Order: sequence, then structure tokens, then C-alpha cells
Amino acid sequence: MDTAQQAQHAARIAEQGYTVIEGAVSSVLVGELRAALDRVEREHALGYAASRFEGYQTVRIYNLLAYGEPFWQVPLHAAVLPIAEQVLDPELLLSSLSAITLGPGQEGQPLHEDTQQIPLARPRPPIALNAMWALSDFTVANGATRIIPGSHRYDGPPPFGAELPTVAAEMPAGSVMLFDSQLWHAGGTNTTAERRYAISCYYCVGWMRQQENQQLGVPMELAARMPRRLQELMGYSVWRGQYGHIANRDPIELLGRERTTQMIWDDRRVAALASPSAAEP
Ligand SMILES: O=C(O)CCC(=O)C(=O)O
Repeated sequence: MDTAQQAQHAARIAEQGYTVIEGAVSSVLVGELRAALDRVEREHALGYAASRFEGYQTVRIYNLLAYGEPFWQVPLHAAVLPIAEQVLDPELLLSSLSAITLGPGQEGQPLHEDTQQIPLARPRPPIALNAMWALSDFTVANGATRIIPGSHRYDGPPPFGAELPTVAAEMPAGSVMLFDSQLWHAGGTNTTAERRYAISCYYCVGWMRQQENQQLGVPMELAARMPRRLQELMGYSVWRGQYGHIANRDPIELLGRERTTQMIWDDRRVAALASPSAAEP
């Protein structure tokens, strides 16, 4: 995807709260991810979730990075990450990576938005972006995500349990729907005999606390084997040269890598904070 197409997707997210990238993911990767989800579910004897929100007929697998390849490819995907960087922040973080497998009979989820606990007035610039990876065809019948286009501009989240007209985000397997966390949405109802496979790859701005604590949730030996950009997205990084530091060091050094970040206390950076023109070389 070229930069003009990326900009078009970013503009659509700003206007309507979401965009769909069809054909973003190869059928090979879709197949690998589905097989890996089935394997993890089997090996860890995972069952249905235990709350209405998560879905009594839904298997949720959290902390997916801890299960190794091929999940590592998801947050880094070239068709998606540059758009998220553009919409949110070049120094964005992965907030969570989880699978949402809707089983037959799963009822519709309550409408919500993904940052409704955050105590900031709405509408606001995007602070989190959900990339919903369709690993099955998403159809009305199997519970395609329901959305209310434009609702990212509303001044609050939906009242709990509200029944409102929604649109089904139907898309072929291999598509990714990117939406501003403020968009009102919900998982649909699965009336088919098949499972609806999806991965939610949820990014946030670099200054925000991540939903999943990946630095503790993913063993450090495993994290050390990941590509550097993924390590940074997990939180082995420092935002604007300050947030996330350990005694003025970049946590990426814990994984045996050299830091490239210029820390805030470097004289030139401090001068730039006081007076931006002072930072000119
Ligand atoms: O499964 C879906 O389509 C949406 C799920 C969702 O929005 C959530 O669990 O927060």
C-alpha cells in the first residue's frame, strides 16, 4: 500500500470512525493464524468466556504474543501498522492482542466503545485504534462486528444495553477493519453453525497505559527473540525520550539491544522543550 492509500484510510477513520482494508492479509497467513488459534485453544484447554460482555459462546485468547509465531506478525503487518502510526502516534504502543472466536449461538454483545473508562472528554482526537482482523468471512449471519458509523464524534459512550440501529461490518476473510476506539460497536449474533474467527490488534498512543501488561505477561527470553519493532510496540521503548525510562535508560537494553532513543535530559532536548527554536542544529 502506498502512502496516498494510507492517507485515504486515515482520512476515512477521521470522517466516519472506521475503514476496511480488504485483502490486507494473505490467505496463507489467515490459515496459519486460524490453525495456531485452534492449537493454542486445544493445548491450553481454553473454554468459553464467563461474562456477557466477553460472550458465553466465545473463546477469547488474551496475551497472544506469548504464544509465539505466527502472532508476532499481526501488530507489525505492513498493511496496517503505518496507518495506525499515522492516526495515533509514530511512537504508538500495542495495547492488547487477543483472539475473539464467536461460537455458534453467540448472542450480540452490548454496544460499547473501547476507551469508555478513560476520563477524557469526548469527542477527542484518537487515542486508541482497534484493528479487527477477519480470519473468517465476516457476515451478518456469523456475527460480523456491528458499528454505528460516525459515532466516534458523539459526546459520550453508549448507555449500557442500548438497542440502536447498527451496520454490520461485512468483509471477506483477510480484511482488517480499523476503527477509532470511540466508535460505538459490538460483536454481532452468530446464528450459523460455524465459528467466526477474529483477532483484535489494539494500538494506543505512546503515552497511554496499555490494556495488557505485556512486559510482565510475555517471558523476557521470548521477548528477546522478537523483531525490534515488536519489542518497542510491547513497551520496551521510551516515549518522547522520557516516559517508560529506567534510570534514564531505555528498557530495550534489557533485551540486549542498544538504545537509539535520545533521552529527554540530553541538553538539546531540554532546550527544545523550553523554546522549540533553540533546538535547531
Ligand atoms: O467481536 C467483535 O466483533 C467485537 C468485540 C469487541 O468489540 C470487544 O470485545 O470489545
